[in-house]
Amino acid sequence: MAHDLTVWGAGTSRTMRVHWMMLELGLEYEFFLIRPRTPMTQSAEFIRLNPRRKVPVLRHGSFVLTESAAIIQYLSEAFANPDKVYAPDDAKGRAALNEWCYFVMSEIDAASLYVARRHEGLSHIYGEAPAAVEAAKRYFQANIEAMAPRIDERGPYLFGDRVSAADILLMTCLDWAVSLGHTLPVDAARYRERVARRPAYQAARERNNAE
Ligand SMILES: N[C@@H](CCC(=O)N[C@@H](CS)C(=O)NCC(=O)O)C(=O)O
Repeated sequence: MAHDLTVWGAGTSRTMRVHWMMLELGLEYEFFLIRPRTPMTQSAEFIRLNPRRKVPVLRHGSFVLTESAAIIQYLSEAFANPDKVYAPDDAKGRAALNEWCYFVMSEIDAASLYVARRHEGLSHIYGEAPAAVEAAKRYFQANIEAMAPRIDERGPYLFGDRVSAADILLMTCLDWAVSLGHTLPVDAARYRERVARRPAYQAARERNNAE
């Protein structure tokens, strides 16, 4: 393998992000399709990589990264392929990209979808909290409705004609939201349909969902 890249993780929106960016960039990598909260994530070897026992994890040579957003941004810069993936290197360009990335990771992933996931699907671990789940769902809907016109503004992707780390974060959250029963605003649904046609997205879904 040309770059000594290894990925741990499969089966979730967060792991999907890493497989998808790898495939967009045309990178070969070794992968271990381990799922969250399985015995492999509790092994001493894995805990050395991520003491929080979570997936995804990336290892590039001796460099280890554990947050999905940081991983895909790193890949888009370390293996920059400007014809395929938009990854600006000027301050304003990076700030505009980061604005989307931080918005999706904090407001959509952490404050909305993950709250619902923790207290519905994972309530045996994190406890039942129906009021928090309802509020998180309303918060998702308010945020996505506010941003929907901007999501579809430039097209086909957030920054125009090339996909970026921000698109991968947003799209994986839109898929996640739909799986939780959310109805997307028309502009966001149109964007989702367009992005879903990307071959790398489809290949990554297959890999990420493999048993
Ligand atoms: N903010 C982290 C979240 C990672 C995360 O929570 N991963 C989940 C799977 S999607 C996990 O491994 N959970 C294991 C657990 O809850 O113990 C990221 O985006 O990478």
